[in-house]
Amino acid sequence: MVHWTDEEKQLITSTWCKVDLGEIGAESLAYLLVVYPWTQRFFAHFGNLSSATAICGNPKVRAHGKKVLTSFGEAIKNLDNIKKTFSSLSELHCDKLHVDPENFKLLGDVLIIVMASHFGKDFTPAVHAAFHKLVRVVAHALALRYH
Ligand code: HNI
Repeated sequence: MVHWTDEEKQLITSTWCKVDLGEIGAESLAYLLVVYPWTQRFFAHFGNLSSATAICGNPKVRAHGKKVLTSFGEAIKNLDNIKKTFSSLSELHCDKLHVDPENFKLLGDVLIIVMASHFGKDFTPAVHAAFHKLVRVVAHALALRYH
């Protein structure tokens, strides 16, 4: 089981409460779709994804980004129980959506890039390290159903 230090927990929760889920979620998902265009395949039913501008302005992308970040928030509320918290989402992504788990890591990486650009100097190496660990744990939990 993953162990979280008190400092990691504190850094994660105190940073997360300053995250605008709608804004950071929308930007992160748009970033994923633009930088890793093969991920667009899963969202063909979201309408216009024909350019970076279209993707960033697409209301379905924005709404879904918020949904995904809200779900990260659930992981943060349940840091010691992430696998269980994500078991049905893992089933959904693996059995129904067939998302290659490598993409979960990519989404975690873009979330960190987007957070770093929003928080600037407040995104210290310690905060970065704690979130890096979190996104890896979330990616792992989402991929469990494949194992
Ligand atoms: Ni993901 C639906 C959470 C990564 C493709 N995804 C969801 C939902 C949540 C969610 C929550 C909504 C479930 C529901 O409606 O019951 N997704 C997460 C999280 C990650 C993630 C926490 C973190 C790594 N999803 C990804 C990635 C892809 C992805 C990397 C594809 C590249 N997800 C989807 C698709 C759906 C989805 C596709 C269904 C969207 C729809 O509404 O049709």
